Amino acid sequence: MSFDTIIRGGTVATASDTFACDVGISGGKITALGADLGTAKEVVNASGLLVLPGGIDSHVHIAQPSGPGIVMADDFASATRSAAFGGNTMVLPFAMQQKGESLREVVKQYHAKADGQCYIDVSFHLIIADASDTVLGQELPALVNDGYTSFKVFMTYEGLALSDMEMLKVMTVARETGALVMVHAENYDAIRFLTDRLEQAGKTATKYHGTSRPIPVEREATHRAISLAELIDVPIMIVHVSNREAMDEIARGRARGLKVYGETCPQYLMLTESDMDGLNMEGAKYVCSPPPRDKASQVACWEGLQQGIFSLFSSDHCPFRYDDPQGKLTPKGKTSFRWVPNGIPGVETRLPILFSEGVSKGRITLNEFVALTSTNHAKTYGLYPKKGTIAVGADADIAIWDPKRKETISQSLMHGNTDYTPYEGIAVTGWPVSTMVRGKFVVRDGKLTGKLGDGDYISRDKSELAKPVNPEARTS
Ligand code: DUC
Ligand code: ZN
Ligand code: ZN
Repeated sequence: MSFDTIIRGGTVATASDTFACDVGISGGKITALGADLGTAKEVVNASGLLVLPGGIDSHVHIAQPSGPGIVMADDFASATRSAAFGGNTMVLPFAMQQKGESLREVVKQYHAKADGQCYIDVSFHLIIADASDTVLGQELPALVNDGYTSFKVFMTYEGLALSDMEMLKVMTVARETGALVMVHAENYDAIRFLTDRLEQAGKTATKYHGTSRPIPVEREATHRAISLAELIDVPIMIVHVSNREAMDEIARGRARGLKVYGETCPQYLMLTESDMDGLNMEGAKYVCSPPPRDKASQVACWEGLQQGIFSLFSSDHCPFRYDDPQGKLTPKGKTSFRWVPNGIPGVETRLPILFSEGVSKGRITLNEFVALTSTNHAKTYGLYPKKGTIAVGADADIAIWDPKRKETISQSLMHGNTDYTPYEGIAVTGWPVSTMVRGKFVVRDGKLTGKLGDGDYISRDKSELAKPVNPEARTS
């Protein structure tokens, strides 16, 4: 048997096992695993290197409208290029509806932005901002059947926040269609109240972003989202969890037998509220929501990763340039933290940070790393086993890592369109050196070898994890 490519001599790791083995690839798929596989058009020497499933970052924002005068830094080309250099073979951005828009039209708009413009594979989650009867009764069920099998709802933000009634209606559609609901859990009214009060007291500096959305704001919304999902018996994913109290709500929900899943992100392991304290608006570089908390919350989030409260580790890449009036330094942001765009870049640094802080420092195993960064994303969002593992029949989506390579994270190493990284200066051990998407190297030995259009749009199955606890029970 002859292959297109053999990756020879590496150590392969999946979510469950680590083994020395060669990987045979043909037609973009993994077609053999073993020793002495035979001949290939190309043999890649991976001795001393790790051969891992490519990262899947299931929470990224790309080219989303972000309010008057604010522009997201990355388009699909720059975001997927940056992702590829960070060891990712697939990202799941959002197609975001705005009030009054047809969801079907929104999906078309995002396809127009993405199709032919990606270096790695992509698939869209939907954001439901307008829970109208037409959207819920017609568009959403049809889109779920067409492979858009997950959607995010927001409990905060002007124009996005859904009422509890709307959340219940959306969750009911998820239950009926088998889609998975992702929840941004923060209490809108509490944030508005606290923001007004801070501003009235003249506390407008960037650092008050954290004060305006403290832990109870997230804990309460997490509790409420889980309670609403319990009423419908629908599984939910609580995204970007930042602290122990929200984690405890997830654990309590699970103890009641509910299917509540959790995601955390690098900012909650590596940043704290004091990072938003910098002079001259430097703190704006770290403004995201929920905000980074304190050291104890970082410890809690590590425990959540180790103990399975979190099945996903995503970047929540939401890129704005810093030194740019359309980014973090928007003139209005200087008048109040309220106007500083929320979100930070991270698609390229997610994997090196978790590898180094997690695997190299012994907090998690290599197999847990693979699960948290790839396999569980595929399983959660209806991509497994085509994506997210190294197995015969899977897509040849592979990242080759040098586990010993030392780097210092710096903007000069990044390949996106932002002008800073929030993780500047962090020393890491372990680095992705090559990234292959469906059998083709997009990044090879640190050089871009892919081209625009190498990434495909991937339609997704319904997730096994989205099945209710009692599928037979009536909900109405
Ligand atoms: N929520 C996100 O998921 N990303 C960035 C900003 C936000 O509030
Ligand atoms: Zn969010
Ligand atoms: Zn996000």
